[in-house]
Amino acid sequence: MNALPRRDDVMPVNRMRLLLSAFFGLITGFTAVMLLFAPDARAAGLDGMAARSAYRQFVDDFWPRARRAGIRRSTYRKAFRVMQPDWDVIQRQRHQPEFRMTPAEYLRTRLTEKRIMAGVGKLHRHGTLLRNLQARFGVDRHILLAIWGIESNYGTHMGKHDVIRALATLSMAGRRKRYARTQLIAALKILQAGDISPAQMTGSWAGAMGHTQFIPTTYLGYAVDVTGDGRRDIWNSVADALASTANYLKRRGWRRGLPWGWRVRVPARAKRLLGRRRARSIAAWERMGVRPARGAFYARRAKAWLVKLRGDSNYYLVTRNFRAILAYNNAKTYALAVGSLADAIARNASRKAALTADAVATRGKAPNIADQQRLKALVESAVSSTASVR
Ligand SMILES: [Ca+2]
Repeated sequence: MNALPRRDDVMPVNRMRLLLSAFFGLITGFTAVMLLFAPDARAAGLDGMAARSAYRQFVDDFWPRARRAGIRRSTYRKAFRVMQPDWDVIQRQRHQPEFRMTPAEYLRTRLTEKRIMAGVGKLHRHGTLLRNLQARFGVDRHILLAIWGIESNYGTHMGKHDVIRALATLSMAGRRKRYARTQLIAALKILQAGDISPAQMTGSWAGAMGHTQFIPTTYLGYAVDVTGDGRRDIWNSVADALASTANYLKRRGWRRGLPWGWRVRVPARAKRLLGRRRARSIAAWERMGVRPARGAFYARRAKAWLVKLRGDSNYYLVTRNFRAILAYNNAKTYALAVGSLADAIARNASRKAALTADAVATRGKAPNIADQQRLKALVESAVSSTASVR
């Protein structure tokens, strides 16, 4: 899950202290930390010694808190094998895509043909697992695939940062120190529990880990071991990672058999009824003339509400399952990308299955080149109709 900064976590810089320490020219831990903020610190050659000593100081200062949280000294020592900050983390926190892109651009980059078709491939490859997870947790298997696809591109971009080092760097010099410190304690607990070795506990610059990018506190609360080897291995086991995601969504309110929502056509008189406070049954929306842009409404007695992205003309009717996805990452664009990708995977999977069945029935063999071209045309038409979602 992408860790989107929340405004209440941003700590104000204590200007007076900065002025005083600069005035006395003291190389305190605080000023060393400020060097990390300076964009040209590295170019000026100021980074090395001061930053490393600030990092070392942070690790020393943080130990009492870790000990109070039940961390053993041996765990702590193993966790902090490399005693220097992660520069890449500092750079990355300035460039989060969710902030630079418009919502429509964000959706477009997430809903690519490549990602949709890779999802169809994974649906076939992990079919049994996905059906089992859907039966056990009640979460739509296409939603699990979509989260996997968006979070790590189906396990191909899980992040290579040492999670302890990334979180320690953010704890020392990030914009969300309180958040990072909470996550750092959770990460130390994961190491101590033996689910993963320190060298294998890798993740994004913000500490999101494994196939579906769990942050450490989410991992502690919701990760599950479905392979039965005693380890909740969301890094190396697709089964554990997707099961953990399903468990998380279920416990955050996902309801079996309910859709996440639909892109809808809305009559002018209903367009001002945006937001959760205007929630009413799907049947009531239907009576007002709201219609799905494709497919059909179901679960008509369930409550739903209208959402719309800033700078975008599309309307969506969403249910409590949409809120469960928001628990994963609290951005409407994110939840809409997950829902739309899940729908696109499901649509294309059934087309591909139908085409394959047709080819097998008519000639008793797998699709040939002509079939593949027909399939490609079908996929392209599906992708261009997905494009109208934007
Ligand atoms: Ca396992």
